[in-house]
Amino acid sequence: NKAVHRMDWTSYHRLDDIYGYLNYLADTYPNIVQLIDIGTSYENRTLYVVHISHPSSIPETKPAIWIDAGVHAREWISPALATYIIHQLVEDPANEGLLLSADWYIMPLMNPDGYEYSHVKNRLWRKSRSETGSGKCRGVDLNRNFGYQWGDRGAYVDPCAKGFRGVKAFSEPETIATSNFILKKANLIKLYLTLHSFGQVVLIPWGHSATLPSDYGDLLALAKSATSTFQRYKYKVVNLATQFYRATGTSADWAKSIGIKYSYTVELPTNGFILPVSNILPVSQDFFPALNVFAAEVATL
Ligand code: ING
Ligand code: ZN
Repeated sequence: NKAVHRMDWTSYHRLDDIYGYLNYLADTYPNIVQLIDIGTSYENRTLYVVHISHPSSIPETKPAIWIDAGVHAREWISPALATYIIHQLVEDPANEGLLLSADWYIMPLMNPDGYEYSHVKNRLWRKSRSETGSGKCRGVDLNRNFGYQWGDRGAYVDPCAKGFRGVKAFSEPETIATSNFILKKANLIKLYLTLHSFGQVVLIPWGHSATLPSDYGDLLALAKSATSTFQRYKYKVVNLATQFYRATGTSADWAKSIGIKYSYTVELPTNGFILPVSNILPVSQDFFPALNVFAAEVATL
């Protein structure tokens, strides 16, 4: 019964379907897929990272690419794309080259509590579901809770705000579990991608400061090269603080701060959180070839 699943990319799936698919992959392709339980959410849901590697790889020797999704509950296209990427890497032998170039760590749902809440109660919910003591409003914006320059401009102190930063850096089980796992692999991870929606733009750190990273030119060049593969949707590439908006405690700033050279936030198409299901495959198929560009670059590092 484990050797079946309900996943496809013609509808948005609940957490059970997504996790059922991850378990199916781990059971079916044990020499490629390792399903890693990195902790539990506030409401006790498992936080999974999918490790995908070539069967011939010697463990922990290749440069690795990290992709996370579902940080914000309502951005349903994000976990849909992450699971599509997992599907392509694992189940299409044509993509073997991507596994030869890099190891892949993919976390399709960083915020499982919020994701389920957005399905059953409030479609436009953004945050996690933790109770922070205000007695009134629940949830922390996980993309304002990471521990680099946390609490400065561009995040909210008010627990009722959509951009509530939490009571301290890494106050949330989801951000602490994610960051601890990334730290363990930090010497291997060369590229950090976090998938959000919406806007068709790739955002380059920093978000906390208008000063550009010293290697900004490298990040800009790689993002431009990757987005040039897109046929259907045209993405812009911009700096977060100076061309988008300033924000602190974001995961991409934190990833950059721990030494992951290429750290990007991707805002997927198109112009709303509620993207019709007919867009899932076009958005995903358009995006996937960019991974060839990213993988080729990290293979040289
Ligand atoms: N947008 C991101 C957000 O967290 C962002 C944009 C990313 C801002 C990184 C600052 C830093 O607000 C969405 N759609 O969530
Ligand atoms: Zn988001």
